[in-house]
Amino acid sequence: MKRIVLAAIVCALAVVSVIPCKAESLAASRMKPQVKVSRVHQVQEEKTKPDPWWQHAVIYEIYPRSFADAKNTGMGNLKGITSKLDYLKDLGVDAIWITPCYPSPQVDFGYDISDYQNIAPEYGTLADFDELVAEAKKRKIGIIMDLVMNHTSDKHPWFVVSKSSLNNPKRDWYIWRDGKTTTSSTKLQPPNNWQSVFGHSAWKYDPDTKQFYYHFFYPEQPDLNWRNKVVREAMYNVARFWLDRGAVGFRLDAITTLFEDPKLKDNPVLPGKNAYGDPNMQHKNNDRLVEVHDVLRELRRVTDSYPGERVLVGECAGKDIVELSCMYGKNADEVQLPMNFFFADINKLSAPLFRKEIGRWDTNPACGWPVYLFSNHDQVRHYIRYGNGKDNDRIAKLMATLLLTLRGTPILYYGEEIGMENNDPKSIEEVQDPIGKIGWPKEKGRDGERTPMQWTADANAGFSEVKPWLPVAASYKQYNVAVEEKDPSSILNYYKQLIKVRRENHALLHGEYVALNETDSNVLSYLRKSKNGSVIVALNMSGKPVKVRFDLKARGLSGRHTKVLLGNYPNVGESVDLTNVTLPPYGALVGEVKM
Ligand code: TEU
Repeated sequence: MKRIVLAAIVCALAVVSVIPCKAESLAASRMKPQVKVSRVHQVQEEKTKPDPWWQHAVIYEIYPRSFADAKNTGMGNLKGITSKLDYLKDLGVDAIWITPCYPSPQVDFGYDISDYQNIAPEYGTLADFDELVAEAKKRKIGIIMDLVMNHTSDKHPWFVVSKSSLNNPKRDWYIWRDGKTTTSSTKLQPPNNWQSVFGHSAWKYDPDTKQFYYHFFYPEQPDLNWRNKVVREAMYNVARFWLDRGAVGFRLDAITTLFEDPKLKDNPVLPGKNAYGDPNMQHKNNDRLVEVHDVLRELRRVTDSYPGERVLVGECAGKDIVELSCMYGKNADEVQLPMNFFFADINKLSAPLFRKEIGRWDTNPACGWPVYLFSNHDQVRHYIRYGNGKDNDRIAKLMATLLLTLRGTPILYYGEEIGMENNDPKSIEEVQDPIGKIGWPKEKGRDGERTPMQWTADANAGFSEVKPWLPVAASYKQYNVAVEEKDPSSILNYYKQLIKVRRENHALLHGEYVALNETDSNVLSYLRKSKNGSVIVALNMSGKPVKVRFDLKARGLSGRHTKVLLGNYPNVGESVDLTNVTLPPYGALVGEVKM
């Protein structure tokens, strides 16, 4: 599993009367989450204020290096994205999250930033960005930028100055410390036992100033010192720069790792070794410290000072939903959309597991708005993860139906709408993502899920006229936009129909979630219920035909038949008798139910 399960803290969770979400470092708190029982279910349509746009948006993640190459460089660029806006509009996308496209040495493909207020020349210019924002706005699509606050590149001028001497004004912008000597060795040791999530010590020695600096990720990504108020203001100015240029919000990278225990206490070592051969470790003193909430509130005040409900999407992870929910903020004044990797990390087709996870989110005492995703640029594409090698297309449609009919905001990853699969490197020599070189063969890196978007069946999948920076997946001849646009039964056309049904259906946008047949081990089914009507969703997560019977009277619905809105199997029909439904293997059914 590629996602790092970062160490956890517990936090007391409030509900309606907002008890502070007293997230504390594990060292300081042993308390169990105080989750009150009662909860107010904010049924969307009863609220007077219109819902913020991001509650009902479909967000689409673009890895700019791999989406569209308008300049035949073999890499994607902003002009490429602009050239595909009509495609994205037609798909039904409301916002695009672009992973970092700022100037960077590209050690971590943009997550090591050397200039926060510009566009990397390989991706274009600020004028190209302004054009993208303007053209996207014409199509009612917003641009969400990726804000990497935890660290910069080691080539950023801030770090170059900080590194230059022991006492320059920027020395304290990063985490510098003397090493330790030990009785057994005269060689200076790092200040503590912390490890990078990308392998080996999280400290790099600088022979010039004879100190170590801290990096939670690659050595080329030195951590900023967020206890330094000047650092905070510098980063808030970065946010203002992009908000001024029209960004509708930010995806906050690795946001929980901003702070470190001031005493730099060692982390507990856990049994076993990780993919890099290092002892497993609990990041309890350098992840999820309580101070992160101060920064999130400060940053939210910045984004809220702009019109248009600018959104913060947090890459938060966490131990469980209680902890993840802390990221909403005790007064709903921090992150609006904390990404739910618990959902994405259910790596098997299991009605009970998905039912439980969705139920937890839907009865989440924090009353925050859920956000769901299956894939992103850090983990294997879900076409592979849930596919069985034989029914992958129908399973892809099944999972799309789940993702796009839940109460919450869905995030799509580029290419999932055409059933793109991974194309993992076959040897260490092919690897471009450094963690794949450090961890090979146990950790092959993330190249496989970052391959060029497949536009046509032509050479390089129509992505570029020159050799792309990564090899396209073998599936491109059949799984590409051009071929699938012409095929009514393609995954692409299923996504388009599904997003259209979602957009046009009040119950799917605003309705509450009501689980059905909760003991069924094969079929995950639920209602999306609103005063304007209800929709039933039935998803057969098994490889065999299953008969299901729905008794909706207990749910206040007299309808026995459903008017079919969409199904992922042939001959679904226009109406289905809900007291006698047979779903084929991996069958998905979405239908309207009269009151
Ligand atoms: O990832 C943060 C994070 O959780 C990583 O530990 C992630 O699990 C890792 O990619 C292992 O597969 C964010 C970005 O999504 C990732 O692409 C960056 O490499 C990382 O931060 C550093 O900026």
